[in-house]
Amino acid sequence: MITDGRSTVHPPGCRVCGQPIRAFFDFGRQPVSDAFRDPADRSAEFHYDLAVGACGGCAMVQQSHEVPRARMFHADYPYRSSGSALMRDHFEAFAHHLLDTELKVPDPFVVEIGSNDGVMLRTIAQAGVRHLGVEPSGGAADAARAHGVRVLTEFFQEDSARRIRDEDGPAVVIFSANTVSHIARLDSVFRGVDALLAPNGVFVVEDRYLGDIVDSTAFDQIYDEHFYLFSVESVRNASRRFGFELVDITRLPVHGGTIRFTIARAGARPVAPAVGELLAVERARGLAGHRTLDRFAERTRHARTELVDLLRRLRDQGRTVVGYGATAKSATVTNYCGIGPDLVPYICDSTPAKHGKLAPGSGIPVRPPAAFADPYPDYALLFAWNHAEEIMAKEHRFAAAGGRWIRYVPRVHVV
Ligand code: DWN
Ligand code: SAH
Ligand code: ZN
Repeated sequence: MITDGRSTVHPPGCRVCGQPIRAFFDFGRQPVSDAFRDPADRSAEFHYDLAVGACGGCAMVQQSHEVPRARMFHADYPYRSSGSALMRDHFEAFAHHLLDTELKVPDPFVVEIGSNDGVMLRTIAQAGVRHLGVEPSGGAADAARAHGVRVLTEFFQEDSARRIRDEDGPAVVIFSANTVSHIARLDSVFRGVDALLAPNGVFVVEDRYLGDIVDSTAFDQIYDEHFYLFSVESVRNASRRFGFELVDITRLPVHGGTIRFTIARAGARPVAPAVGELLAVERARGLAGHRTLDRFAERTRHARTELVDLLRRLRDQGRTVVGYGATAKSATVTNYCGIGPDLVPYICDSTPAKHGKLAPGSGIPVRPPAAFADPYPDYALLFAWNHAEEIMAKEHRFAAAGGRWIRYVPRVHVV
């Protein structure tokens, strides 16, 4: 591993199995996607090379450079899972599912990796079940504590997992949503799970699915935090490497296409047919193969051209365009496409910590949702496209007043 003082570059081998990586896209220099800046901050902005490739050995799709984790996840990390009613309902339903199944044993203990503001664990806490969130971002951890959730403000890794095991005993469920893909050291995650999980426990991992990202050309799902893009094949291979087995999968519609992977100790549980079925589909379509990924790259370049052409045309016609949802994903869109305040003068977003800040790289100001109607723009570029239903319902007056939404997933179009 080589540290250049700014980001960490690793030799062109796979972070999981060491086999060669075939690069398929390079987005160029990109900022830290959730590093919203104070307008008075004149310090140089951190950038790194956002490039992705697929491993020829284990099929894991991964980045070739790594942002030091403390630059991304710290006390001021602004994302709050509970900002979306859809995600609150989604995680509450999952917590009830756990309470009705895996947690129906004497004195169960459940651990969540990346518990953020406690969107899932608050339901577990209310049920009086022993639990622990492991969450390095202090602000998010405090928000969870305010909901009665017990949190350890640390990165989950082998040593923190061992300490938890020593203090609280084994966990029957270790859950993690949209976080395992953020941890380059998968070996440390699996060794930690090995130390902490009960013999017949389950490690449940929910994350964006590579198949859905490719199918919908959701190129904006690629940014610093998403170090890995998971498939059934790559997660099954990684699990086996560390003494585990992928025993079940469930596809979910959230975040534009997610899979819930259920992982158990090798031999502890039977493997559900769904695993082999989707694995066969992935192999038949060559999901991690160069033909599929090169075509994805081609469609990504095409989306950039179409989106920039549309925004320039609207500007030249004197139309106003405002962004909606200062997502982490939008950093890839604005910085890869070269979209700045000249094309999108501000972005409206409901997250208080982002208000009054400048979006990373692009320098586009972020304003509260109230600014959206003051006055309505002609067009709104929906960066939070995964929350389209919720946002369009909230902002129904915009369309009623003649406003139009611009989408770029699965292709650039005006709604
Ligand atoms: O994986 C990750 C996911 C879970 O969350 C993290 N790496 C970081 C983050 O990604 P994101 O920022 O792309 O997530 P979302 O959920 O697409 O972000 C939605 C954004 O839109 C938030 O900033 C809140 C905002 N929003 C809004 O302004 N009005 C959201 C809703 C639902 C709304 O009604
Ligand atoms: N689970 C939530 C939050 C996802 S955002 C959801 O699905 O909405 C990713 C979260 O992972 C952030 O809160 C971040 O601080 C946390 N995180 C990043 N690296 C981590 C690690 N090594 N251990 C535990 N949490 C981590
Ligand atoms: Zn590999």
